[in-house]
Amino acid sequence: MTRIELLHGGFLLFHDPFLAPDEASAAFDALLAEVPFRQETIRLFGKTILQPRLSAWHGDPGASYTYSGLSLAPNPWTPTLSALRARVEAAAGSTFNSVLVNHYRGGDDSMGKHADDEPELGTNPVIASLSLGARRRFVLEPKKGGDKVTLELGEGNLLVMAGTTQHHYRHGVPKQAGRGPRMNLTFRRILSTPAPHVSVEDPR
Ligand SMILES: O=C(O)CCC(=O)C(=O)O
Ligand SMILES: [Mn+2]
Repeated sequence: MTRIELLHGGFLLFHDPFLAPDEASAAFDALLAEVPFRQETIRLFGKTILQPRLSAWHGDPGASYTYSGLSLAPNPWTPTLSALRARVEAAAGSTFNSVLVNHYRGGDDSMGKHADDEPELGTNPVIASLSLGARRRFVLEPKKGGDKVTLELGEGNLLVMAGTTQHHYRHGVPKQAGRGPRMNLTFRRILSTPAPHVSVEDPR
């Protein structure tokens, strides 16, 4: 495990390896069958657009999540998601009641730069991100200036974002020509279900 210090009290814990290659590829195949992936529509700068990836939100009953004007009620935990949650909780030393599963079908799928700073996550959330499938570049950029941090997230890696990371940094997964399919699971703790929150600058 490698600890990476960020500016202003943010830090990352990078577990490489976390899942063995055979475990990661079995999880990828199982999730493809278990998870009801959808291509969601979001509102950005007054326009309605399709997100450039598939996703699904799973969690305990009541763990609803709202971002980019999109309100997601949780799907129930599947066997594979429950098993992965237990392993991720043990490694991260935190408990999670929900997970956002993203499916990047190829190198044209991406995630725009954003911070996971919605009010229902509370202040300084611990977010544990498990990657399966193709290796992709993950970029963190300070909101107020400073050096970018770029990581390569490969099959079976676990990246824990902690401290003030969501407050001071944005992160994203740019397009990367020629890449194969990838999944990423971000385990989170939803604290409450506040009123819907809409940010028009959120490019997810
Ligand atoms: O796919 C990734 O590595 C990042 C996913 C992410 O930032 C998110 O789900 O909020
Ligand atoms: Mn994120």
